[in-house]
Amino acid sequence: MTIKKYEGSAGGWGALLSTTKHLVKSENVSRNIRNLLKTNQDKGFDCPGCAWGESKEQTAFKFCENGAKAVNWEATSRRVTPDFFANHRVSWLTLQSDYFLESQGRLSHPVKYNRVTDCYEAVSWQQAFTLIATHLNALASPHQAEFYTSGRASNEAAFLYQLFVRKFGTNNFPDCSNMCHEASGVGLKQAIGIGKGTVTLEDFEHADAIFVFGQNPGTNHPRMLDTLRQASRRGAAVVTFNTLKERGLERFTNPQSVKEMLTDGSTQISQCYFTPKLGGDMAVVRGMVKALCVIDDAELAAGRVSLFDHAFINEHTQGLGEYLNAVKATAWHEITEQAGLLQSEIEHAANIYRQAKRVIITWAMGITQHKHSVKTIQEIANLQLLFGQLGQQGAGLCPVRGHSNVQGDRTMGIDEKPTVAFTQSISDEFDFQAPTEAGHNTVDAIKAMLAGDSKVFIGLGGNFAAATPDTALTQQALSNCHLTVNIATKLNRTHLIAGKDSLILPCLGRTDIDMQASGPQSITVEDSFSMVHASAGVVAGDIGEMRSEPAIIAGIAAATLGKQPIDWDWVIEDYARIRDLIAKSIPGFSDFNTKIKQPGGFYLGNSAAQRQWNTVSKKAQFMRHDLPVHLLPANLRELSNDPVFVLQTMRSHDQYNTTIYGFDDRYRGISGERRVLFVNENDIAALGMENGQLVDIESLWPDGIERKVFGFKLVAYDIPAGNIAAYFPETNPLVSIDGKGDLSHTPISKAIPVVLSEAVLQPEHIELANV
Ligand SMILES: Nc1nc2c(c(=O)[nH]1)N[C@H]1C(S)=C(S)[C@@H](COP(=O)(O)OP(=O)(O)OC[C@H]3O[C@@H](n4cnc5c(=O)[nH]c(N)nc54)[C@H](O)[C@@H]3O)O[C@H]1N2
Ligand SMILES: Nc1nc2c(c(=O)[nH]1)N[C@H]1C(S)=C(S)[C@@H](COP(=O)(O)OP(=O)(O)OC[C@H]3O[C@@H](n4cnc5c(=O)[nH]c(N)nc54)[C@H](O)[C@@H]3O)O[C@H]1N2
Ligand SMILES: [Mo]
Repeated sequence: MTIKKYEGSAGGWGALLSTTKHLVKSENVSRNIRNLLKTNQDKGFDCPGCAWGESKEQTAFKFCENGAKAVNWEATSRRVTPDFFANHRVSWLTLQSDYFLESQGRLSHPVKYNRVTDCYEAVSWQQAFTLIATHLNALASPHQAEFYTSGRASNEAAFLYQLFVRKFGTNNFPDCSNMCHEASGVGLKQAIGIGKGTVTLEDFEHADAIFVFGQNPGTNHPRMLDTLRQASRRGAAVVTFNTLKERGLERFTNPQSVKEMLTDGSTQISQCYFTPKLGGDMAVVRGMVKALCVIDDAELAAGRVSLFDHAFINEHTQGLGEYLNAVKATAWHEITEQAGLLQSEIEHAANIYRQAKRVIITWAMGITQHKHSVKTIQEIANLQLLFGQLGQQGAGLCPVRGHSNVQGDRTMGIDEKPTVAFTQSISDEFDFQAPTEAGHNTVDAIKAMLAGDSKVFIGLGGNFAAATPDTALTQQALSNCHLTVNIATKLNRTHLIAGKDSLILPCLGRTDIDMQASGPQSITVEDSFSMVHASAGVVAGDIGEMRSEPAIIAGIAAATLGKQPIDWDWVIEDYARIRDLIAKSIPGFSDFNTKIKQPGGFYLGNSAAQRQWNTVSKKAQFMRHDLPVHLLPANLRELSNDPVFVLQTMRSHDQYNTTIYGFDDRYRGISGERRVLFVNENDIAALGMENGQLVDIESLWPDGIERKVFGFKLVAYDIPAGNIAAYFPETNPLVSIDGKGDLSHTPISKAIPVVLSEAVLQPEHIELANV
């Protein structure tokens, strides 16, 4: 392992070299370069990386370094065949790393676990479908099955899946969104009547300021850096709030800018970069509003006009008075203690905000994976409402979504709490009563399986066992099941935790040509900006027995329900037929098949951006909350006699969630190791420890269960005192299933209270554990 401070800008030659390295490492260089040139193009496929939107500019390259990794990872020619499984027992595979499992290549055949041989063995698709149908139809209640979705599923797959599951009789739709932007959905729905961002990609061209909270686009949304770079170059102020100094938000060299590349130039991204404490963002925004109120009072006293947009406030909002009372009642010392910033810093941010006419606020997991995420998001919305930013060009709210179609999956009805209107529409169109009672989210699903109440788990993509909290309990929950089924492209941890019966069903990915009776098919996705567009695979590799996700879902549905409520085999012949069903039952999709022919796709619209408020009061709602207290030092001290740290779990530059591409976290200067713990230098000294020493980490939740991970290397890092950071999924065993966000129920993975101790295992044991 090496640790060496990264001095360069983000992007640049490092990104280009890494892209090239991943291409050359893959088996078929020229094919992969051809693939990349099709990424995000009108006639190509949507990048299976993140959900950032595509610019309208016609350029040959519309992918980034990490998009290239995602494409190459999927387009590999290595295959995991029945022979592979015959040669590798599950108990042996279980000892291998996540990196090893996925590196073996694409799953090629449907396989079923044989407990006697401890191996997965080939089955026919029909046998697999019949086994699933038998288990499902034997349940005493449809609520005893869990139907998980990861956000790569296309609109077509997601639509068929929810239709099948609702006809089967349940809303048990745990999904990755429950661990991701759920708080954005819940918070914004209450405040502005729609759980999606209000801006389009074009709005970034018109913003005077862009405030970026709790996200690391240099790694997780690299194409966003180009948007920020352009904004910064035309003079817009980019203001960042991030606990860590993430290089991509500091300065960026666009690998596609010949001039920057040749002159070793770079663009400064953030005009101001603030490093609040973990969970301190609500206090930051509260402080900004407090500072703005002081300026406003002074302006009014001097006979000038108010800073705030009172015409907008009067016409469109409710609750301002109560909110401002709460702001007044919050003392500066409370704000600065929680924010971990000086009053002057917060006032400076407020001043930039005030001077900008049009402001976009973006955020991701640093905001959504906290106990008080819904409150924080509503505080952000309050700030925007004060200035009437919603519905103006160049301004608005922008939760930056994760998986490439996670937003579309929700639109299609992957939702454990569907609205009455949605349920009604499905019921009317398909002539059955869709279930109305709320189903299970991710955490509920784990609990139901643990208790033995749910007996069947079906995963449409994803890696449930590794991505969810409380790894040991989750694994127990899955192994309690009568049947576990995983529809997947690559082998992962979840597949090795078999229920009594267990199937792995290999599917085509975004990059593959999907051939059905009427010819090659395209699917559709929705990005973070509510743009829906088509995607068609281009890779004609050896697909073995793989089937498309829609075809697999249709196969399961037909075996379980017969031709109810639709003829499943018929719709698979031509996905335009699925889109016709979507057009009839999901608002905004009329003429779907025509609209997706437009290059770049079509915009679904956003009610809040049109200043229509689908809230209870039919107004945009200022939401009033008290600042949280759980992360205050005095309360943390209560948890243990040892120094208590607050741990965030995050992504390295070389991973896609639980998929580990490699071991370099280039911008943070880490290479060759993932079991590292970023700690403030002074904290290391205060613990009497040394940089590079190994520690065990134990989390502190009030349920008495011991949760510990072992052998993490201390890395002295520029991070606020008392805050520490490590990678997920290695640290998921520390997240309690009961440590959930208020109202969002999202596992709290950005503020885990922990204590550190000297590692009990010796380095050689740790090396073994890492293989
Ligand atoms: N501690 C901690 N935990 C977290 C997070 C965190 O920040 N900290 N983040 C959370 C977040 S934001 C999310 S979204 C979740 C992610 O949770 P998931 O979405 O469940 O996990 P992924 O790692 O994205 O899933 C990877 C697997 O998906 C399968 N796959 C890939 N492409 C396809 C495809 O096209 N079709 C199908 N059927 N399968 C495919 C492959 O088999 C691969 O192994 O994790 C959450 N967990
Ligand atoms: N290459 C790649 N791309 C991805 C993914 C991937 O794993 N790899 N995952 C996809 C998915 S599903 C998602 S959800 C997104 C995730 O995208 P991000 O949200 O960028 O992912 P994280 O790595 O969890 O980064 C959290 C960031 O927030 C900061 N942060 C953490 N806590 C706080 C806080 O309390 N306050 C503030 N102000 N900052 C904080 C961290 O320092 C870090 O920079 O990316 C998507 N795109
Ligand atoms: Mo996510």
